[in-house]
Amino acid sequence: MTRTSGLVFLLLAAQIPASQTLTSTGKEFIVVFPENIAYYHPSSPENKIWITALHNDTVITMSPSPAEELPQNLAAGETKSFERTEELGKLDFNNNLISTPFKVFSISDKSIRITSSKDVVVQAISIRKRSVQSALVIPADKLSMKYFLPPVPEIEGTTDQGVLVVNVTERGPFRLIIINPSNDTVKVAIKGGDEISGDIESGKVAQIWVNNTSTPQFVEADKPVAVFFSHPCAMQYDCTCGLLHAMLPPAKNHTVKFPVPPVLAEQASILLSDQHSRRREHFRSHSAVVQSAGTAILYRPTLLLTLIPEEEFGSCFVVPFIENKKNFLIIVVHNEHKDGIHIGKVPLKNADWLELNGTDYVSTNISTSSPNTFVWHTSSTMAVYFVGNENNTWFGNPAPVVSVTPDFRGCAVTPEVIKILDDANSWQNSIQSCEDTGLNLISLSNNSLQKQVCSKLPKNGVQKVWIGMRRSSMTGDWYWLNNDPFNNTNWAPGEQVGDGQCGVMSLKSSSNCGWNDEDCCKAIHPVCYRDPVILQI
Ligand SMILES: *[C@@H]1O[C@H](CO)[C@@H](O)[C@H](O)[C@H]1NC(C)=O
Ligand SMILES: *[C@@H]1O[C@H](CO)[C@@H](O)[C@H](O)[C@H]1NC(C)=O
Ligand SMILES: *[C@@H]1O[C@H](CO)[C@@H](O)[C@H](O)[C@H]1NC(C)=O
Ligand SMILES: *[C@@H]1O[C@H](CO)[C@@H](O)[C@H](O)[C@H]1NC(C)=O
Ligand SMILES: *[C@@H]1O[C@H](CO)[C@@H](O)[C@H](O)[C@H]1NC(C)=O
Ligand SMILES: *[C@@H]1O[C@H](CO)[C@@H](O)[C@H](O)[C@H]1NC(C)=O
Ligand SMILES: *[C@@H]1O[C@H](CO)[C@@H](O)[C@H](O)[C@H]1NC(C)=O
Ligand SMILES: *[C@@H]1O[C@H](CO)[C@@H](O)[C@H](O)[C@H]1NC(C)=O
Ligand SMILES: *[C@@H]1O[C@H](CO)[C@@H](O)[C@H](O)[C@H]1NC(C)=O
Ligand SMILES: *[C@@H]1O[C@H](CO)[C@@H](O)[C@H](O)[C@H]1NC(C)=O
Ligand SMILES: CC(=O)N[C@H]1CO[C@H](CO)[C@@H](O)[C@@H]1O
Repeated sequence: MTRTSGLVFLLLAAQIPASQTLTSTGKEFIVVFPENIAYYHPSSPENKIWITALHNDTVITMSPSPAEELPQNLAAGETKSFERTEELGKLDFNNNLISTPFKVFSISDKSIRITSSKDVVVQAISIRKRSVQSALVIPADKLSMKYFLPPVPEIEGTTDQGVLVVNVTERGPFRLIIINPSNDTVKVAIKGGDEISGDIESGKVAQIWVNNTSTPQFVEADKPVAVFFSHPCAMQYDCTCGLLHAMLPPAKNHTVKFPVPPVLAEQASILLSDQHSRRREHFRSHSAVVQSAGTAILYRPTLLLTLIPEEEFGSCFVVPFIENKKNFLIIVVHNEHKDGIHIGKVPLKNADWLELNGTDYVSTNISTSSPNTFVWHTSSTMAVYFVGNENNTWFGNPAPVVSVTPDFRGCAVTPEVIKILDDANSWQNSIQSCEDTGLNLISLSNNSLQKQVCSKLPKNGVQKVWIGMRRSSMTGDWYWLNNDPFNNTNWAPGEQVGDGQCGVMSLKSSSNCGWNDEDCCKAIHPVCYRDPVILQI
């Protein structure tokens, strides 16, 4: 019986997560462009949707259709920009509602629905002279039914008028924009202060002004919705104003750490909100990390940047580029994993690393000059932000996560699969058992693959596993099942190769996954494998 429970544990432990649930990829998205007033610029805003395909032959559809013709097929790694004219209007209330404007949603139908035949990532950008904001669009299937509202940042000339009253038309308060991506009507409530609730029909968008209560406030819906926190014209400098917005991340219910890149620390504060509090902390250089069981957004004049929590670090990101502005990418990584980062094809060398005081992380910022750069790590996860500026105005967003599974070969849009089978079998029968699960008995001719696989296999379960290595009874030479040349060997130290005709790998904790020969008829668990799909950069 102990044996059975041991096997159950083994199965769970050996299922290396192939899950892409933490990526920004999806097949369905809904996008809105918040009102970008920028009073002093008579030009109309340029609103764009950027779609990056990760697989060949990706077919995009949009509703309503864009003015230009949709491309038939996007290739893996290709980004296409679509110009849109839909923009949410001002919060227009009926005259008879003017006395209670905070209590109703102002409904609009200016949303754009995007569907794709294969996984893509989507970003939205609004440019009106120096009023520039960008957002990472969360896929519809990763949206949530609950969002914590951040405290309203104090902005001189925007939020300092004391009580925010409606008849002050000079500057309105911050607003919430709630989008219903589902096919049904959704019931939404803003809770925490005076409760406000209402229905939002399929595909419609609700806007409402936000009060800055000290009690925690949150949006709760009976189906997943998307929520933006936005101001159409927050003061910048030189008496001009610009759009300011962030797409809120889904509410969490456990405490997580958010490392704060010091590059952005100047004038920055962190807007924190969770079940119990809503507060603003100044960036403290002695501890560049904040903790929250909710949302953490970095605010500095002209920028609201949703921070990436430790548990949502990724291994491959795509970083966009806005022409005629300074563009940067900011990386946060564990100080032992500074090696292995690649910007496109090129390994990152000689970066200026800043320590995140009070943490094991370091951070760097790198200027970019080419559109849509893929940033990936060979062996670790990290956080990557896209930021940019022009004079004193900033924009940025967390870079879309393309993969969360590091791979020495590149950006794994479909991660490798490594699995120790539940059933122990002979070497010969193990070939078939692996094939029955859509995998192959693993061949480890490549030393880097050997190391990567070794780092991922559990060392507290079975002690030895079959690998796809066998000795020819004709020549006595070893060969790999996949026909790779047999020249990078990893024989276990001190072990003489004996009489066995088949190859096993040791999973003892101190064994470094060394190989040994074994009697082919023994019942041993095999390691089955499937190659990743690596994006050609
Ligand atoms: C996509 O197509 C290109 C050109 O045909 C090819 O080189 C590449 O390997 C394909 N990528 C994938 C992920 O299939
Ligand atoms: C904001 O405060 C006003 C006045 O107290 C109140 O009527 C309104 O319901 C509040 N709005 C929200 C979204 O909490
Ligand atoms: C909103 O409330 C938070 C927390 O009480 C406070 O730090 C912040 O200054 C307030 N914002 C404004 C605009 O008053
Ligand atoms: C504007 O609001 C103030 C304060 O609530 C009120 O005293 C005043 O009468 C209002 N003005 C108009 C024109 O409604
Ligand atoms: C909405 O309906 C369409 C077909 O009518 C379906 O393809 C799509 O998946 C549905 N979306 C959601 C979010 O349920
Ligand atoms: C907390 O989150 C987990 C996983 O996301 C979920 O299963 C659980 O129901 C949540 N609990 C509460 C109280 O919301
Ligand atoms: C880290 O702390 C030291 C002193 O404790 C300070 O001199 C340094 O500027 C801090 N670094 C950052 C990046 O804030
Ligand atoms: C930014 O600053 C430069 C130099 O001061 C100036 O020439 C340029 O017009 C400014 N750009 C904007 C958009 O204000
Ligand atoms: C292992 O694979 C990588 C990536 O395909 C390749 O660059 C490297 O040369 C291979 N190593 C050996 C020893 O074949
Ligand atoms: C392995 O052997 C093959 C064929 O004998 C040879 O082409 C290749 O260069 C060898 N690789 C290494 C890393 O020695
Ligand atoms: C915003 C910011 O701090 N940018 C810096 C990024 O790194 C370059 C070079 O190290 C600096 O010149 C920038 O000022």
